[in-house]
Amino acid sequence: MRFDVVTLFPDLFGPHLTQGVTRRAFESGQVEVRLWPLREHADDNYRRVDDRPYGGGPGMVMLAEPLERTLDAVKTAGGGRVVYLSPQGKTLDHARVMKLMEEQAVTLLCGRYEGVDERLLERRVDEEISIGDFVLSGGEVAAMVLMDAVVRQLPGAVGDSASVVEESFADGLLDCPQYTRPETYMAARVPEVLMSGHHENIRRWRLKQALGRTWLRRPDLLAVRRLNEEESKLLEEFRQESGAKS
Ligand code: 4FV
Repeated sequence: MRFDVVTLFPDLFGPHLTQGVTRRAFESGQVEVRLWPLREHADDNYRRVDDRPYGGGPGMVMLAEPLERTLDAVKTAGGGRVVYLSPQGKTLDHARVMKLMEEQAVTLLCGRYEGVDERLLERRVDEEISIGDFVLSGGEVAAMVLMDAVVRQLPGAVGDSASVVEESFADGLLDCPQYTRPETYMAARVPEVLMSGHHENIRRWRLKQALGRTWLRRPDLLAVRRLNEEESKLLEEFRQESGAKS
């Protein structure tokens, strides 16, 4: 898979590509990242990439032309569909991550300032994606979030691919609680079932906790997920035990 990143701050991406679980995917060539420094495509001798907004108001807006030229160069180099990271986009979720993972190449357009001239977006952007309802100082960190979420799902990208399959949202539920040494921490013990070695009981406990947490914290996720018989029974047990009226 290949990411082409159009950005005013290419140096922001270095550490992200060379550390952590996704490092191997980048270093093994399973994932290629090409950084396209926007200022290199600014034609006037001031290498302008932004200007004041028509209609007045605070801040600056990114000029269409330097972006158009950069996207031309990316396309010529085999770049893929253009994703603009912005608060106006559809919020990124697991389903969108899994779809993006199927792409051969994705071009990530990172905005700065107040945003990008709308005419460029209309002409060259295939999709706007937001990482959440808040405003960042730039699209770069949003691009890193998207790349991290997608790369982790690539086969073998993360050491133990089982961990990717069993984590939050992979099955539409939040993750169950996790524990490690010591058995007792600040007088709190690890749930006995997890030290029982009884894999079936452990599986059911984890599923019950995942269902219960999702019901408590993200009922919106349960609203769009059909529960099978075992799951319905486990969730009912959890609700009873948490004192909820059935
Ligand atoms: C953002 C988000 C985001 C808006 C103005 C960059 C900033 C500045 N991108 N999800 N939320 N972008 O806040 O993706 O240009």
